Amino acid sequence: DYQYALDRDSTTLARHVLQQLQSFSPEAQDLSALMNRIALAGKLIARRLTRAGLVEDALGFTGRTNVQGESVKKMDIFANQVFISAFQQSGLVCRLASEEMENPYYIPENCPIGRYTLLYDPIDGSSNVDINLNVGSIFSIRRQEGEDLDHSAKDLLQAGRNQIAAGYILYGPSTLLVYSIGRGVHAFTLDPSLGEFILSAENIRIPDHGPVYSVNEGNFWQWEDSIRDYIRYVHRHEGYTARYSGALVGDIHRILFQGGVFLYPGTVKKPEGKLRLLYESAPLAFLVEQAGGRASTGSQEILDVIPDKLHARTPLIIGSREDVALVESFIQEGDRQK
Ligand code: P6P
Repeated sequence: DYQYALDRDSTTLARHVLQQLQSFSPEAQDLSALMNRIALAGKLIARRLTRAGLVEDALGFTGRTNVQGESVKKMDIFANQVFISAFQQSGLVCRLASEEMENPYYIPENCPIGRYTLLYDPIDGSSNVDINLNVGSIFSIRRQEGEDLDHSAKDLLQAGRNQIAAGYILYGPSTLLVYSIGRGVHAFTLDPSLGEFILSAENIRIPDHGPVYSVNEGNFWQWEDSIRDYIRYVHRHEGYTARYSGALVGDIHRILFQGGVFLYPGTVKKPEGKLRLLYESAPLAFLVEQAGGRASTGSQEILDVIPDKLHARTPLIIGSREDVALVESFIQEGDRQK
């Protein structure tokens, strides 16, 4: 009968948040409204990506480099602006901190009333846009502490344990929004005919072990010996398979469902690695821990790392608890031999 389909199609993200919290408190309503705006941003970005070859300013480079020293793609700029626009006139988010912006952007009408901060990577893996492979957006929501009138945003330099929501949008064959507000991990699929993200998987649990190891082996000779020893181990042992897309969100999503480990270790030249803590590693660590997995720098839980600056980087080892522990055992063995 249509009742089941109707009920499922009515389980939007905004409703799901309130169901999760079993509450209609002001904070619950805030969180529901915040996730609704994130969904809007995801829809606007998905629409442009699906027409990238047909509209202007979606493919190719802007000719500029960002604070990370990376060349900026047109889609990076567009997606960065989409999240700002999605939160305008919301009264919710005063500050947005993004991979693409050296300093946080303050939405005038939302400050200082806005009690929340959005930290995000608007298009993660943007090198995949021009070759039509999956890309993602990563988001993290934190409470604003204090009025931050000097715009120093010092309260953002805190451990990832105090995130109140985190997740990603995966722009793939279907557009998925995967999120957690600390009560499990849930996935929504965009139904373009409805223009809504509809609940498609609830209480996702990552296997304790899986066959996938995901790492850029092109860096093999830049790593510490201990990482090379781990790679030699998985090369020699049956049951492992390498999968690496060059876009973090897709690689993590695969591991969330199939199990295994993604690693972006530091190199001898860049011991802190490439990935950024506040809007890449910490939100993904929050999500994977909520699904029963782990995320580590190799010596510390990602969610306990306190950054010294907004764009701080950390090495990242994330996925099934047994596979993360195996990588750490090689690192600890290496440290013992130093
Ligand atoms: P490399 C994309 O630029 C990104 O930030 C992540 O999405 C991805 O996992 C990683 O960098 C890829 O980096 O050095 O392997 O090309």
